[in-house]
Amino acid sequence: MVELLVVIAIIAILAGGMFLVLRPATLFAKARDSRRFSEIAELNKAIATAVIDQKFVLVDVASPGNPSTGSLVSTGGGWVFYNPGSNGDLSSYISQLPKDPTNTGVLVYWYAATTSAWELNTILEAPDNCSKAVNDGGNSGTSCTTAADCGINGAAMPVDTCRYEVGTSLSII
Ligand SMILES: [Ca+2]
Ligand SMILES: [Ca+2]
Repeated sequence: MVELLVVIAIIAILAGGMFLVLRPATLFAKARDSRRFSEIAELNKAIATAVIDQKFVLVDVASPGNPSTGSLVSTGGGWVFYNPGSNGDLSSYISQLPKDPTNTGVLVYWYAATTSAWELNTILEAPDNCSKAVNDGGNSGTSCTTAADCGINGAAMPVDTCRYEVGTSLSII
């Protein structure tokens, strides 16, 4: 009985290893996407709370900010550009602005705003997440018919299809 369990355990480990060998790029892409969902949700929640608490005053952002060219400070001068409010600033809710796990090329986070609304975007990589980018209620990426439409299987990443949007207005960018 013990021998059988050991054999089953070894087979399971080998099968897991084969899976990693066969699909490492996809797995790593999915892991990066998981972090993207988590960080963009955390930032969105921080901004929403700070707006209510008058620690974040929305300003018109002429060109969208991103962490590959902007600072990660959360006090107002970073890639999420805003004016601190009468009660403080965003650093009460998030000590440092996040940056995409890749943070180069098209794989960056984006922030844009008007004086009454904001939008955050992240570009997803894993084909399995294509539908999330399409069905987020946003204005970028409204169709997805094959895995190649989204992420690492595409010869050239079609950025708009893979754009996952959150915020209070999803048509700013
Ligand atoms: Ca979208
Ligand atoms: Ca949008």
